[in-house]
Amino acid sequence: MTVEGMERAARILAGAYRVVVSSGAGMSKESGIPTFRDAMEGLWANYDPQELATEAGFRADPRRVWSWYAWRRERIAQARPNPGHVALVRLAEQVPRLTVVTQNIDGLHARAGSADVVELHGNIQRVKCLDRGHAYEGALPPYADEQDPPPCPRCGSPLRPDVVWFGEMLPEKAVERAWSLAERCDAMLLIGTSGTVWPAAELPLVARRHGARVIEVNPTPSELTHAADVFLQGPSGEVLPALVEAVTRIRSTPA
Ligand code: BJW
Repeated sequence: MTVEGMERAARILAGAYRVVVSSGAGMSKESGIPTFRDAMEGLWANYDPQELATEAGFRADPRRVWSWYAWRRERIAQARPNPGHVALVRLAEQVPRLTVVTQNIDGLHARAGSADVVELHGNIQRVKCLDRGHAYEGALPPYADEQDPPPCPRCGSPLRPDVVWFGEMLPEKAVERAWSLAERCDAMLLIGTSGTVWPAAELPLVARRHGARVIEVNPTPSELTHAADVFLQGPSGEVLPALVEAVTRIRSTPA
């Protein structure tokens, strides 16, 4: 990350009226949550997350998929927002309009204090039933290996996490809002996503087509780096606090 890149990104944000943050799994890495493509650790090391995160995977082995999500749900519940999440709360105080559109299912943006968050892929703390989508709000059993998903109290179908699996539609209202924000924003801050999963990967392309500047924060180049006006290389927990400090300095300096 160069000083010039940081200054350029800070000036773009300081001059923007509408800012959209588009975040992915790397945003939560410094909270101790593995990224999706790093997710297979320890006892899950032998499984492919792209096979588990499908309805077919759940139907083929509901115990395995339920246990994987129960394990992750507990880990996420214990995690805390990191300095990157907190910096985005501060950034919202510096620009007129800021919305976070996230692919993350961990709820950490809201827990950090971000007021306007659009969740494209659902939330792991919510549960619904497989067949009819009935929301379930009761207590869930703690994580245990080889545990059957509990049945829906209304229809008996197995409960599943209320997240978006491969091959499933994203929640309609979230998509409408995210795309409309991307079309109207002045700047998009793209953080910690590999840019491999669609349709979320289209958001920075939409923003750019409509004239927005795109700033990317990632320790390594992604599939979307070609669409970024500024690439800030590094972990978001370090880059974002420095970036927001620079925006604050620019905005508090008389022209
Ligand atoms: C750091 C860092 C640090 C590390 N700081 N950064 C069009 C073209 C091609 C394919 C498709 C298409 N349209 C649809 C598809 C199919 C599919 C898809 O995209 N497949 C691809 C694999 C090719 N998409 C879908 O199925 C979507 N549905 C859909 O399109 O419906 C319409 C439809 C239906 C039926 C048929 C056809 C169309 C649904 C996608 C749902 C994705 N769900 C998941 C699982 C959620 C639940 C769970 O977590 O278990 O969402 S998959 C997973 O990937 C998860 C994530 O949100 C998502 C994105 O991952 P992300 O955030 O980018 O994470 P990583 O791990 O990939 O990358 C981490 C990044 O962080 C890296 O870049 C690191 O460098 C970086 N990093 N440390 C900052 N400290």
